[in-house]
Amino acid sequence: MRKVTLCFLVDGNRLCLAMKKKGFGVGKWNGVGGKVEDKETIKEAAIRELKEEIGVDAHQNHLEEVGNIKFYFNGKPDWNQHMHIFFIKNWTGEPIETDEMAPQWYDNDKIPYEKMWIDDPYWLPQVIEGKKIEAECYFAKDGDKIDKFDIKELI
Ligand code: 8OG
Repeated sequence: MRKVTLCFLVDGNRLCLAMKKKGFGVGKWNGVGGKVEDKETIKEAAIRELKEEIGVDAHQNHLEEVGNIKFYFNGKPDWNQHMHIFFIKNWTGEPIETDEMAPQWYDNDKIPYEKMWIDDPYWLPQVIEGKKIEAECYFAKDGDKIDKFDIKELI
């Protein structure tokens, strides 16, 4: 299964979201991340994507894995992917707009779920509350509806 990362900068009660300007998820607010390449670890990929997509430097030791979700696309098994989600509170530099993404800070109680991936309301509120989660998300055939979302809290 394809592995992808998703990383949120955290500043007190605010999260840094970024508008995806091209590719998978274009036009949505999201954390920052992408595909894990063959030669790298998941954390190396998360750090690389932070630099490429919003220009910030960060160290792997500061990545806190807050969850992971397996996505299954009905009828399109080659789209299936395993997403590893990180929060990070220490980095260097200000988030900047790149060709890929345009970052913006959002208060935790003003997250724009209606302009995000449809699964995000199922898990991001829990993660913001400080929980660690593991989930499986089953998309309907067209990918814009969820058939089933199983989530458990990790201790
Ligand atoms: O490299 P690529 O553009 O494919 O990366 C896709 C990014 O989008 C990557 O950070 C993972 C993230 N992503 C998905 N699916 C979902 C989803 O359902 N919810 C959220 N929040 N992010 C997702 O690929």
